[in-house]
Amino acid sequence: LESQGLSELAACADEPALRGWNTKFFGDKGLVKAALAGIGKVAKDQRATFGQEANRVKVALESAYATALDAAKEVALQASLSGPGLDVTLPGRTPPRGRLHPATQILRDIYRIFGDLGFQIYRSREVESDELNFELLNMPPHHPARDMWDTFFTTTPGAILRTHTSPGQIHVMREQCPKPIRVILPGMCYRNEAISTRSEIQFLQVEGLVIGEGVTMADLKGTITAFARRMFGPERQVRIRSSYFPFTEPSIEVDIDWPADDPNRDRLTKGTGWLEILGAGMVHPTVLRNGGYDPDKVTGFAFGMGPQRMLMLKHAIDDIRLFWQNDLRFLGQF
Ligand code: FA5
Repeated sequence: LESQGLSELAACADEPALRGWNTKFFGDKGLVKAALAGIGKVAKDQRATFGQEANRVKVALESAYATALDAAKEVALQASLSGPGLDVTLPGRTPPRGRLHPATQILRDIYRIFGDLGFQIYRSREVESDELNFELLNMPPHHPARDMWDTFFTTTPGAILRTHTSPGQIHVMREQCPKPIRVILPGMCYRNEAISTRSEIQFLQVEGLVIGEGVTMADLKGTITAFARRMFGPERQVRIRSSYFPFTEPSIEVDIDWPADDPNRDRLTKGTGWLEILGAGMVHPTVLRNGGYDPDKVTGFAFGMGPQRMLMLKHAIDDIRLFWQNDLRFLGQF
């Protein structure tokens, strides 16, 4: 066994071959182990001699292996040192940098602007009751205005995905009553509507609510205009139209003019040149009452805006669906 081992070891050309040799001789099913196991068949009086001899062979093979392995490593090291050099001046590979989603960026812009105007930020739930999403907002069951919002229902009776952030108004009023209120409520909304370049079934809204003594329509106009100037710059036009919502009276909608030099202007604004960004109005007395306030003592205004529509306006984005498709070629531009 000793001479077989030494001659096979000498024939190993490199480290992998040496490791193979080691397995063959010293592995679990190796030759050395098998030879040592043969001690049982040796006559009793010769066992001591056999054991000593076996051990000597084992140690001899082990040390020969260690020497050969060291030598092979040294050869490999010398080869790599004298081989072609490593060019440390080559430019590295830049790892891709993560960044904030454009929706997160515009939400932060909105928070900053309203924060400067003295608003607090509130969160409200995405799964709502029919009562808060509709009834307490002055839309009893079967009220025709419910059709303005195509609702996603759940298998739990009365539990729906909120179609707008307006139910948050009731939550804040009931929590703060009778104190004055100046808050925004950002969050995701869901509508079972036809997806198009301007409408998604899942989209962001930011609700605003101000309640106090002597709050007027002029405060609403001033707040919205100040916001639009800061968000879009002083050169962009703001248009206020009269509108209808069951929970505000009077109600308005606000449009921003699409950049005149953008070739997509007509297509995205249906030829009008304007894109609607929000609905608003003076809080309906019934809604104030549902929130616990006395409409004879306080008044308020509310608005609900679409941050993604505003992103489209800011960057001339021609399709709202791009936001949630997670295509890095699109997202990487912001
Ligand atoms: C509402 O949802 C009202 N709750 C807004 C409101 C709040 C009025 C408080 C009065 C007082 P509307 O359905 O128009 O209104 O939606 C408001 C804004 O959300 C729109 O101007 C638009 O910017 C955005 N929006 C609405 N539907 C979608 C959609 N499918 N995809 C993307 N943005 C949308």
